[in-house]
Amino acid sequence: MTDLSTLYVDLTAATMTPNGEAYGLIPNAAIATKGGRIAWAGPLPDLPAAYEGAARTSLGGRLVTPGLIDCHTHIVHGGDRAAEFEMRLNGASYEEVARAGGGIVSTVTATRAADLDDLIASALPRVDALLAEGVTVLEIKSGYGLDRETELRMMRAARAIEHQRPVRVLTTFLGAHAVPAEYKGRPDAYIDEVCIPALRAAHAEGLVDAVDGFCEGIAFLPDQIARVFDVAQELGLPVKLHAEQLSNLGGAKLAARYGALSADHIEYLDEDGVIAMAGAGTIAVILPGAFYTLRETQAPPIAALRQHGVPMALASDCNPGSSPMTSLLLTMNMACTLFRMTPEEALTGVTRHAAAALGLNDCGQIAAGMRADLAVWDVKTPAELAYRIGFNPAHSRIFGGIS
Ligand code: DI6
Ligand code: FE
Repeated sequence: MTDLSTLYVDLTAATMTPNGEAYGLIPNAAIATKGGRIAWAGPLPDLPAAYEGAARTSLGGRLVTPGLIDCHTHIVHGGDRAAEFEMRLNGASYEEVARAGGGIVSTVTATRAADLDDLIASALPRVDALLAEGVTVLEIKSGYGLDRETELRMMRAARAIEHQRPVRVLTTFLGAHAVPAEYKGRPDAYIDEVCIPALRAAHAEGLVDAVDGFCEGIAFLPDQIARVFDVAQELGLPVKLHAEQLSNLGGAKLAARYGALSADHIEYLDEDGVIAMAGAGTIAVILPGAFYTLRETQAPPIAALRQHGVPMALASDCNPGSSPMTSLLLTMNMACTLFRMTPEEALTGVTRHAAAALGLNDCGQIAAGMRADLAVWDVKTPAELAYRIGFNPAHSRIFGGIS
């Protein structure tokens, strides 16, 4: 169905727009779309006369939310890490697995061996799982190539996903994800000889929407990340950072100094880091799938983030090692149960705040001017989205006004 002018009626809208109601809820709502955008949204009795004549589509009393946004994934990669999963269950820690040459580096081998079509084909079932839960925007990182050609191939695969499925993809260059075997013990040389040239090449090909890094003892130190961020800044690209996931190296503060869109993971973030993020408008991206998979015990500082008004987004972190998860609904449930986030914070985290974590201001809310990206749910209340475990109540998805 194409979208000339459609009026959706017979629905409850969780607009996620701060309108004074929890979830920005509007019972008996109407949503008018035109040309792929939301033209008007509000209570049906307030419908402007201009939309009275539009073709009406009943949504059968269902709940409508903004299309969900997964703002942090490594969904394009070769292979899997079921063997490492087993190794960890036999007692090895994430860091031990990484230092033994496993972890991220083992996925690098599989990713280098995969051609472009392999990378796309293996990612699509994972993408489809997200789409089946109402996802309309997806961020995809590189970072399993760690050589120029494979990093570029990952970015091309990420871009290609957008042409294979009705979803909007934002790409993030994550060359500073791990030190590959051939640069073992020489992370600075890797940054200068591979990471930065690959970033420049990917940018020249129009493949990069943002730049990320993994700031951690097993990856890159703040000074090394800063050199990558300097190049991002020079190229006019926004930055984000895997920060304070396993230890506190001050990554979030570094990210804030660069006006980062987000600092992600942040289990070991301290109050100074929270304050720096608040000052810079940096979004906190909470990744409960990695916390759960790694059996981490240090929870991110949710109370301090709330207290200092740092917006919290939630994402799957879909990756073969620390978060082999393709469900934002489960992510929401985990955030509530493990971190005591409220169901409203969880839904905000995969809509409005996830959009902000990607630097987008045209999605994540149901409001005039936003893209007509909507998810329609067979639930009575929005809390049900976070409440159930392993149940998908998605009814349908509307992407750019097209259902
Ligand atoms: N932190 C993570 O949790 C993922 N990357 C990162 O920087 C893990 C990636 C992997 O283990 O393959
Ligand atoms: Fe990640």
